[in-house]
Amino acid sequence: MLLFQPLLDAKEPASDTAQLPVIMSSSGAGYDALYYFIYWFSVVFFVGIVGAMLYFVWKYRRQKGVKAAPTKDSTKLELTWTIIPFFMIIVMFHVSFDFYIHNAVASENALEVRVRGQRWNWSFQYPNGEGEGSVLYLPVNKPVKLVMSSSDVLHSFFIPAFRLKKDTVPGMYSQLAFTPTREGEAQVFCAEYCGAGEKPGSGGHYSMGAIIKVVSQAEYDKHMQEISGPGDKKPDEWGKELVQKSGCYTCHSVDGSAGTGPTYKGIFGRKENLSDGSSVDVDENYLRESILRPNAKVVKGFENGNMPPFVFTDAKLDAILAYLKTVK
Ligand code: HEC
Ligand SMILES: [Cu+2]
Repeated sequence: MLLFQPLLDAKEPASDTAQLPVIMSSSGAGYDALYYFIYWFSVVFFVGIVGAMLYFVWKYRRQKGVKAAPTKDSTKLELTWTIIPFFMIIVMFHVSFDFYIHNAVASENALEVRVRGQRWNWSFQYPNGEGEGSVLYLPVNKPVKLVMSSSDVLHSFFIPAFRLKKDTVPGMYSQLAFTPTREGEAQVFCAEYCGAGEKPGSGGHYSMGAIIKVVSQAEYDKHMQEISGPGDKKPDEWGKELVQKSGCYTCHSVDGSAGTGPTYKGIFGRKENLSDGSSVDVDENYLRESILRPNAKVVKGFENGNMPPFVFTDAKLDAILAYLKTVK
């Protein structure tokens, strides 16, 4: 049982060990071997040291007629317990560093995906420019390179099933390179405490999850097609679908009631009062800016709503705008 269940819950394949989740990436086996090596190494020394301690406590307990003899330092002993562990640590360092470098260098034909962390969600952008929030599709057995950054504070992209974790840092890029090796869903957590959230329900570090869906190449191609084109839908129908899939309705209603964000009802053409005291007529440019950079102009009374910035291509933005105009 996880103590903090993220809002998005991946259906991960069941694991056959009690300690670690099923391995879904190329980096898994090596890290697990290293983990178990260090684990058993520690178990052996723990048992050995505590065992010896207990034995000595018993053996040298106070006895009638036996006087405690003072001990002197022994250079031989000290050299032994310094040099042997030194070499053991060198081995651990070498193996770990080897894995680390391996996961920092991507193969040349890797699928390059942009990952952005912002309080409190992850968004992704595929090589074709299409973006997606909270869910990332990856083809199985294809090398992947994640180029990651943060839009606000430190976050950490943690995928237990891939055995990978890397901080995302404002103002710089970090990288992960790996190959997904097994189809299924993998849970992503944020592993860097990034804030509590202003009020209950508005999210927080605990809710900063995502799901990586590892699928066949055919399914991946199909998904790319789905997210990049309208198919045979009219623009406003496609826009409605995009709004639905992007989770906009969790904060925006269409019936006039205020949610976490202002209602879409009658949005186009209305006058909106902003938190800085000015006002604005809602037109295409304002809508576009409100979706791509929500913090640029904040509607009065909705300062704590924390709309995340979204990544959409122009075609998609046009469709969403076409839809928003129809909500009267
Ligand atoms: C986490 C809640 C949340 C989600 C999800 C969300 N929004 Fe918002 N949205 C807000 C809040 C809060 C505001 C008002 C503050 C502001 O202007 O930034 C807002 C403002 C807007 C505005 C300006 C509204 C106005 O009346 O001026 C538009 C347009 C908008 N959102 C579109 C979208 C679209 C499209 C999506 C989905 C792709 C979306 N929002 C998802 C919370 C959210
Ligand atoms: Cu975070």
